Amino acid sequence: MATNNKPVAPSQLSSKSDKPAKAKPGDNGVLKTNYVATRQAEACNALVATIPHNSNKPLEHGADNAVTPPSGVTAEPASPELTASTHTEQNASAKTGGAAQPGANPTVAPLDRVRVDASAQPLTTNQGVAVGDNQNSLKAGLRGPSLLEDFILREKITHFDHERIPERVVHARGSAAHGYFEAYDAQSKYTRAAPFSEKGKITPVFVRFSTVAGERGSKDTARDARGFAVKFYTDEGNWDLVGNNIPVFFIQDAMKFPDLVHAVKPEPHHGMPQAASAHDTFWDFVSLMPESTHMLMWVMSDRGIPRSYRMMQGFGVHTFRLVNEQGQSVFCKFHWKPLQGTHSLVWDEAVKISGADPDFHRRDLWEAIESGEFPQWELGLQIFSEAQAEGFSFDVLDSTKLIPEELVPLIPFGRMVLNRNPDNFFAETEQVAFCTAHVIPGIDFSNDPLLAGRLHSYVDTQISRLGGPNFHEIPINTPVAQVQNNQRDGMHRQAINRGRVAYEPNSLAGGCPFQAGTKGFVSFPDAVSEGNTRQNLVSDDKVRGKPEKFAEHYAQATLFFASQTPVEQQHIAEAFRFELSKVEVPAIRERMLSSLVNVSQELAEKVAAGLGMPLPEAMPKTVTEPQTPEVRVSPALSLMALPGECGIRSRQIAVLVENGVHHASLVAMYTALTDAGAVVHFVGPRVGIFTGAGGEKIAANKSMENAPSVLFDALVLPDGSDAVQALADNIDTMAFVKDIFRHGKALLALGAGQELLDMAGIELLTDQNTGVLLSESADAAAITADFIKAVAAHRHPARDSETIGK
Ligand code: HDE
Repeated sequence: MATNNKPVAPSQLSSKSDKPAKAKPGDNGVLKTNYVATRQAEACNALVATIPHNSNKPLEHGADNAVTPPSGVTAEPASPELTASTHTEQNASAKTGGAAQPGANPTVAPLDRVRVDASAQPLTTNQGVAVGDNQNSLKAGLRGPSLLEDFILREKITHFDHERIPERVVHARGSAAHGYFEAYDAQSKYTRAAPFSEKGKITPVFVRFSTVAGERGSKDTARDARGFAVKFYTDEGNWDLVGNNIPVFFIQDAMKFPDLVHAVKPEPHHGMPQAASAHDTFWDFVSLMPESTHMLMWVMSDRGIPRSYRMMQGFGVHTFRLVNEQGQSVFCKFHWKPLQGTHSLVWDEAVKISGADPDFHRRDLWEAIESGEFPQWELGLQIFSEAQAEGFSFDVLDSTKLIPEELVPLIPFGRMVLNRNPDNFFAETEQVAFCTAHVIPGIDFSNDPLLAGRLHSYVDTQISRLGGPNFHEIPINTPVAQVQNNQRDGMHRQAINRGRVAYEPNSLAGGCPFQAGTKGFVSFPDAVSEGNTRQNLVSDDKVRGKPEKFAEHYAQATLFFASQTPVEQQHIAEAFRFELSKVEVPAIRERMLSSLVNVSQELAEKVAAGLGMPLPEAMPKTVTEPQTPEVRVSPALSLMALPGECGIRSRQIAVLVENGVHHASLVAMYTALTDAGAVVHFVGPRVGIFTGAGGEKIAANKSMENAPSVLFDALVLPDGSDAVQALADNIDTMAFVKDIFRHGKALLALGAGQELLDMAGIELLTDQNTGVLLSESADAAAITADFIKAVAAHRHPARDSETIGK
């Protein structure tokens, strides 16, 4: 008898041939039917007989099975034919190919198998018929009616009619890239998860960044949280870490997610506003949900308007579990830190970019990767025990709370590099299906009630978005690990499963595919009673409710505000002012203000003043005497904590040009900036060739009309009196210069170019003008180092028009 995955060969062998073997009337001296099914059943008999009963059945019960389930029972067929669907499987053709490769599922493999290239190929229909004429439909006579017979036209139009699929209900707008994760070290002490199993191990990834509220065609620079979803194609199956650029969330329980999303999405009566939280329904909801306040602080901070997807942190948000080979478990939180540093836009800039280039983040990610500036993040984990968690002043199952890095520091696990753009946006970025339930051995869930809802939601939503239960077979979603199970059929099935067995246990397929036992995913046997503290509740009563510590709503909102630099605090106040000013119903404004009083009196006062309202009484708190927080200021929560290591690499620098420009100084600047890795754009009143003062030719690749200054990180104003005069006469120049100044970006004026600053009303040499550099053309090369430093600082917030009170 076969047991526990040790295959046994049955004695009877059947033969392989092009045709099924013919029955002989006197086989073994017994006259038998020549009925094909009987012969095949007899051939199988020995295999089936090796499994006389299900010897694993008694092991399925009790505690041992829960932690160490046995492997399935298998037996090796004497011949591959015994488990085949058909004895004709060896009969190959150009379409069928040959028999299946033992144990292989070729639908899961690198994307090469589906990448299509049309070079030197004729145009065909979907049936592979070459199309003779792709210009004209079939007509009865040149001026006659079109004919229904035209299968080429009908196929083309029919396909076109169905080109769109439903967009994601949230996170509809996004961009993605391929890359890899590289482990720094083996982390087997904490987890048996495949990507962390050995030093230097490389795991392919596909990462999609997104906004949350806007529809698929909405602007990139909306104020919003950003999705940060990573699919690891590990050798033990796919693991999706579906996070955000903010470490906390608005709500504590999945029950409230549809309410939150309905509140933030365009209002249902008129479908407005698009991709914006600045409207009544959102603020009505969140002001009635004080647990949202912490997340609101993050979204109203500069984190809500990142400069680039490459310049954001990523967070798994929930508490997860790590489980090691010995079955020991610790809790963890996942953090991604960008090598490029965390940087943001300013609000006025974000608003203008959304008109000038709604694809600003998509373009930035695409272009950086195309030019070899591969974005990188370091993965760090906060690891803590359940005992530690119990001592915290907050509940680690509450997704509206973070764990300050000062309390539990990050352990670096590895780095992620994005080094390849998708070939096709729809096939990859649109069809990728992330799911928090996609975990691998070594990663497990905590009891966070928000996470529990997500475990259901993601697969469910793909069924309507991607048209059925087989979305895992769409190439971007298939793992690189083999997939074998007894799931069958459904819309758009790709796999052609061999054999007649689609159930387990079985003996007809030698017990395969067999359950993997402890080599597979075994859920951590978490004690259900953990965390219930009310004496009158028996620990495992079936209840709808929240744990006690979930009731504290403000301590970490206050911690976040206290941990920001003054400029960041100012921006938070401005963001609340802007958003609430768009709210039409005064009582909603007032309610939100009363909630802000609980975060910070100073913040609430500023927002109230900005709205022309008196400061209301503080909103009553659920918990009046909260536990003392462990940390009152966490510098790691400021954007300034991560300036980045990349200098000015991939930064976009505008150099204004006109006829008569001083050429040599531009060449010096161009060379130094290019050497430092920046992207230099020559921006003219129009695109095309301009002539320098000495007759040199300079090609403008952008114009002030098609690329206003909000699209650049810094500006160089050229020397050359004719050029400066011409620029001064252009109405776009002043807007260009003023916005660069107002948005706190580095600015260098060479020689006569300094006059443009005067004309723009920019007072030189005041304290606030850090990052504004002046130089004579002859010294252009000498000042580049200072200019590069000024660009690398990202912003010079003293010039921020709000901060300086203009
Ligand atoms: Fe999601 N979320 N979510 N979410 N979410 C979706 O899944 C959902 C939550 C996040 O690039 C949907 O495939 C519920 C938190 C990202 O494709 C949907 C709850 C966090 C993405 C869904 C949450 C996220 C999604 C829509 C509360 C940060 C985009 C389309 C219980 C940790 C992934 C889809 C991509 C997408 C449900 C809360 C992040 C409807 C029910 C918290 C990054 O299934």
